[in-house]
Amino acid sequence: TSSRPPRLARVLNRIDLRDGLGDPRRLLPRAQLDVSVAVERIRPLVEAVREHGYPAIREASVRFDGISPEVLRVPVEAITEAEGVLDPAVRAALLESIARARRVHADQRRTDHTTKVVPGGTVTERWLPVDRVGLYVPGGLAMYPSTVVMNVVPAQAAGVRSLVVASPPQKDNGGLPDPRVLAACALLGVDEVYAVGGAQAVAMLAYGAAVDPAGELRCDPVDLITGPGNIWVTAAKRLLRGVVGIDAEAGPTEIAILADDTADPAHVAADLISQAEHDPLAASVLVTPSVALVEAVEAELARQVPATKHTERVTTALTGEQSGVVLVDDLEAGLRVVDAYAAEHLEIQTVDAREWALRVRNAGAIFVGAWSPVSLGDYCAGSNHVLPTGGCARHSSGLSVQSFLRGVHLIEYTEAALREVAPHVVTLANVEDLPAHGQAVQARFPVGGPA
Ligand code: HSO
Ligand code: ZN
Repeated sequence: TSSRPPRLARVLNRIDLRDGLGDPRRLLPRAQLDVSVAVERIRPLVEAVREHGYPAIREASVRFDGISPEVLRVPVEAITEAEGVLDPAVRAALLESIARARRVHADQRRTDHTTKVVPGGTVTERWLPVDRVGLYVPGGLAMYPSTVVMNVVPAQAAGVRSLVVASPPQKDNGGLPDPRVLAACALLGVDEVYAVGGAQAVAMLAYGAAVDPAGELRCDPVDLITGPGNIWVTAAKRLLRGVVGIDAEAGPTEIAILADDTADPAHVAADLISQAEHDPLAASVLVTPSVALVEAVEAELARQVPATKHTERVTTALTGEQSGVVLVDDLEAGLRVVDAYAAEHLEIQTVDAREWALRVRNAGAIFVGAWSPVSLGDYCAGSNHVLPTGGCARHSSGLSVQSFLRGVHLIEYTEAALREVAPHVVTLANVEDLPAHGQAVQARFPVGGPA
């Protein structure tokens, strides 16, 4: 009849897998940034910073950021002052975020252990923190004091001795980095901060450079660089990997939600919108066997998207080919879809959510049940929000204390223990046609035939 309500326009693409999954990996396209083109573009700049240091960094800062302080190191007083003028509510929230993250990350610390392989033969694994770490903190649109927390807390928990932050100079802060970034540094006890951004910051951190005209102040090279950044930062990190350690490349953020008809559609819609807010290329994916839920979520999106602050960005992300609804026969099939997708963030909003969550193999972080939204994890759960994107959850983990540690083996054998295994060493050396390897043992004592 004509009294039916008008059909709401659909926001999300719909992928119907109720007739079988096929290869679910291919269903949801992921945004690909062409970093290799950017690498070629920034190569000369990185070379210039390596060769000339300070003047090259300054020139690039003025050119790309439109401003640069003469002394690139941020005065400690400016960091303290930024904390002083921080809104008290923001300060309290950051302190809560830091305290919770510290509790979780303290528990991640690995202990050294010794394995007695044979009598007289041991291998000890020692976990040593990286000495000096550079954290890149973006400026401008993506200004995240929470990301300072998520990078600094695990580094400090690992025992990193020297931690420096580089962040672009801001015109509206007199050429200093964003005051909220500086305040987060102050709250975390980081006092070595540089007002340098972009590829030039990554090059400065990797090679080290003078940071004032007289060359009296220096930024010493770091051993590892972590932290998000735009395509130029990512390109510089890719170019300098090897010169310096680099964390994972962070792509656009992703949320997948596995839900059944017990999920609250208003919550599901709000959570899909929350991560779409980051980036027009962000991916929001709902996987469900419930057509009723899909219709209800669409109705909620129609209501919530126009009311949200960044409507345009959110709409672009939600309607993009990287986002959508995947309809499946049942939660078993849904589980296979989310595993194939390997989302950065996965929410489980189903009956027995924890049981389903424990069966998931691939996800950066899993948010279990109705009361654990991704935005809780972004800020105040205690978990880390630097997570693998683009399907990298299949092989990588998020940032943790482990990211800042190196495992070093100590090998200690007695003469008797070496004698006992020596024939095998000699045999393997010979089979690889590396007889000098065997000689290194035989120089110590004659080695007979195989034991
Ligand atoms: N969801 C982002 C992290 C973030 N959210 C920072 C808000 N601020 C990537 O996990
Ligand atoms: Zn977020």
